[in-house]
Amino acid sequence: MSDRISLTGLRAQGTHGVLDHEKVEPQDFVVDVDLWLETSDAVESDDVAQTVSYADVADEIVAIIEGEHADLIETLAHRMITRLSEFPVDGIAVTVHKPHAPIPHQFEDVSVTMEWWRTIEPDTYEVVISLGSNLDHPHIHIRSAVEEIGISYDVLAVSGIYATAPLLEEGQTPQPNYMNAVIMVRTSKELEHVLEDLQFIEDQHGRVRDARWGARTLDLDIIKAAHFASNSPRLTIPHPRAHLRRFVLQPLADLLPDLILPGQTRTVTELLRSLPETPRAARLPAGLAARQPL
Ligand code: A4P
Ligand code: MG
Repeated sequence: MSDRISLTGLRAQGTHGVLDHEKVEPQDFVVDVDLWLETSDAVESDDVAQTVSYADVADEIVAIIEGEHADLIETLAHRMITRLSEFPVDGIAVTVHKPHAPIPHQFEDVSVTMEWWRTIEPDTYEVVISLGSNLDHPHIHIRSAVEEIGISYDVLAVSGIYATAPLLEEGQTPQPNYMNAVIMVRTSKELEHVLEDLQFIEDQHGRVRDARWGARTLDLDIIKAAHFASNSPRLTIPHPRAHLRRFVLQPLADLLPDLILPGQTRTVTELLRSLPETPRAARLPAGLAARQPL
């Protein structure tokens, strides 16, 4: 909810106008101002420090009227909006009247009104996503998934693509090597939506979910998302196994070598060093791996 403070008919003299005599002979300027703001804290505390003091607003406006010359009342109104937007307000409307403007006809008033509204940036946060593929030209799946993610996310960085030996369950049928990468994006979407978007992209790539850790055309896992933590089977954040996996840590080290994953005490580089040498991960040559600077 936004409340409104109105100050009307504030009068002072200034030397504004296009004509020469207006630059030296002061004349009246009258200002009406509306400020939209949240006043609940001030109401609760009954403390003027928690709101905008109308006396301070009046001082600022009078200082502008009495201050530096402007040819136009539009300029004055703009100066007032600029100054008043430094107060904790959500919106401002300023009307500058010039009742004695040099108009050679009978008139009552001439004025300019300007409005301003604070734009509220939606909160954005960073999400780290791992990409994996070991079916049907894996590096093509990875590259196009990066592009598809980039359509609706602000891509901050993309790792190299690494050829990695498959990590399998004991006794699992052998699989082709994987290609793995990591992408870091910024978004204002809810994390649940991010998961839905990623699963949609997986489906577009013909992802079939049969056996656990089965071979796949595309796997997109959320590794970390700002400060979010979740334990549900549908979305476990941070990813509970990321810190144990070379195929995640190796590409992640391209982007965030000093990152300490939530719940860990060692950096990505240190975790990587502590893993057994196998399965190996080899960075693909840039030409094969990427058109972008992967
Ligand atoms: N889900 C829960 N948390 C998340 C999350 N943080 N990100 C849920 C994404 N999804 C999450 O996913 C199963 C369910 O997990 C989803 O419905 C989702 O809601 P899935 O992609 O169908 O299953 P999955 O990926 O096979 O399961 P899992 O256990 O996540 O597998 P991993 O850990 O991804 O391992 N070897 C190499 N070299 N490279 C690989 O990329 N990947 C795997 C799969 C095994 N070996 C590998 C690689
Ligand atoms: Mg997955």
